[in-house]
Amino acid sequence: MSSDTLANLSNEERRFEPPADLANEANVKAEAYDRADSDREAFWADAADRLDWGQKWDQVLDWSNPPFAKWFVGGTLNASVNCVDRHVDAGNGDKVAIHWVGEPDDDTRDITYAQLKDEVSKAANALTELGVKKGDRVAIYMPMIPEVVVAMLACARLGAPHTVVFGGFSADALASRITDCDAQVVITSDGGYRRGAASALKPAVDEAVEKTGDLVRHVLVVRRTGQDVAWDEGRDVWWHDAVDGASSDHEAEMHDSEHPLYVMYTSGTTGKPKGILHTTGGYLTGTSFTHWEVFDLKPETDVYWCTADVGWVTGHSYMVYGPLANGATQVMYEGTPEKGRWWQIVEDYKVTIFYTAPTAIRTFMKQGREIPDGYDMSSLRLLGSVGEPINPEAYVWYREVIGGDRCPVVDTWWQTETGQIMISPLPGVTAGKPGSAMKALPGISADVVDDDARSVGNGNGGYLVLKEPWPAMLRTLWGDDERFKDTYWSRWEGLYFAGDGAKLDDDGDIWLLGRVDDVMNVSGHRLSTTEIESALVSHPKVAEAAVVGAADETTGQAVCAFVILRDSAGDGGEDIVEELRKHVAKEIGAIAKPRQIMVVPELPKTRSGKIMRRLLKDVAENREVGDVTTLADSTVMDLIKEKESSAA
Ligand code: 6R9
Repeated sequence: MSSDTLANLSNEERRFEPPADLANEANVKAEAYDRADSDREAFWADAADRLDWGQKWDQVLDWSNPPFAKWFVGGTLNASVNCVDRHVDAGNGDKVAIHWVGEPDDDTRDITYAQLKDEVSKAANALTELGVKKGDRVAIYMPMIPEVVVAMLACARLGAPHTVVFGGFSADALASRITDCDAQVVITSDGGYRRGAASALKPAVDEAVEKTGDLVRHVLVVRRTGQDVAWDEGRDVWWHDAVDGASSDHEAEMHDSEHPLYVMYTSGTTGKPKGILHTTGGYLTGTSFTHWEVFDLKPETDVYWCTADVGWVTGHSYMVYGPLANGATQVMYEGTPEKGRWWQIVEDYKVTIFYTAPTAIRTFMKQGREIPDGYDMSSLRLLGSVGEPINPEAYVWYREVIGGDRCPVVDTWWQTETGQIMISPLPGVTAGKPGSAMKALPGISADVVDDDARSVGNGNGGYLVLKEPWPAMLRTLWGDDERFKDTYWSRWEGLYFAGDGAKLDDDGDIWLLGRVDDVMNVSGHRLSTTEIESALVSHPKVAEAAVVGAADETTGQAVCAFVILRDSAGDGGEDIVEELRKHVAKEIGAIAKPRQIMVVPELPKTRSGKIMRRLLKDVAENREVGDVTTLADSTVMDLIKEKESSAA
């Protein structure tokens, strides 16, 4: 990547030092980098020691058959026991594990660790009664209600790998996942609440089960909304019938450290989704340790809130396994971000640590600071971001408006595949730079390389790679070792290729530049989508921007931008497009000036808040819009198309 066009992002001069009290009391201090460098395996063994093991491991890492790693070889443990029983045994049974906030106002439940242990044990007994045995796969298709956590932990307790499918996915998507991992039991609910209304889930399960022949033996159904559901006697079982009456005594077996914990499907660029396999010991070590490290969790006093949906890896690692293994008290919210509701929850529960995605932050920026300014958020002490590069403007807004200019922001880079956070500031150590995820965490080895796998060195851009195995790494793709090797390990010998472009600035700090397929080539200049998006978002009238490279006869590719204006900007005025083009030219250079800018009401996003640039590219290149099944809201593309035809 040419450094001239990539230089701009890292011209960022602002620095935010950690608050002194946080630095003094930080769980992880600067010496951790050296300790991990001098003995990586000893470092991770210490992290694993924070968990309860049945039998201790004989070997920290077996990397004799790369890329197939084994961590904590010979050790045994139970993830569910680590997430609930051990906190009860330690005398913390009365501590709240989950402050659950339903979407309908006043629908709340506080669940203690003792209650969670009982519920998980009952559910484990009920699943056993339904014939679920160690090793069987169980599909979970549920809204954000406490039973989804109970269901996951009950599966983990039995050693039955779960595969959670986001509740917004279609029956087809559910069916293909059930088939791919051969799940014979599905756990769901009658429905869930979305934007104030009950929305059905069970019909999609019925349709999916239909498509999978006679594979599925039982569907376990939580009653959430009370809406009517079709019922298949013999196959369908109400949760309250099966679980409520079950015994709350359940003796948990210790599973091998490498026993499969779950499969999480991520949409590949084309074709069949990839079933990412995570196992038990390394995954729980990596997630619980980084949750304690990066969020500086003080389990006695913090109230933690991760806004991710449980159907996404962030919900698995940083809402279920990491925080619960650490004995945290956390908020779980059923709804989507509505004006003010999140901040009301922060105020009500005195949330101290808050973890969300840039897309949500930009949406709140769009609505204006008056909304969050109306709430008391002085309890917050740390903010996190995940899912996409966070533009410097969004970072600074987050820090100032949500964090009252006192909370550090940790921009955490990781993937479904990595299982755990890999690149992030340490909140008590790092002076944060808006827009940079900074450095690989202690015990993690990342680099930015060129086409020949050579380190690019400071001041240059290239491909992000991981050089050493880490505890929560994916072990393979479910049932497809070859695709696992091809997808992640075949580009360069011995290196895991993450699929992201990145740049090292002059200090050696890492700037993520988006997926490499998002890097455009305009007249031979490499331009990053992230960089141009950041330039657009730095304009006071712009709330959110998505940039794609569209085929262009003369320049190879041309920059096409889709922008959402802030509410305060009205329609932006007659010359808004020209104003924005000039702004990009001023921020980055004339080469980056978008050929086309479309002002749109919404952007197409996946469930995890990632903009689906592939679809925008279809619009920019005047093609039929492709597969929209993974969109959180599939009507968005119609809105954009309408906008386009009225402009034409
Ligand atoms: C956790 C999660 C992974 C991809 C990843 C990258 C992007 C995630 C990021 C980030 C820049 C960050 N990504 N965090 N890019 N800065 N802090 O998002 O997992 O859904 O598998 O996505 O998301 O492109 O490769 P997943």
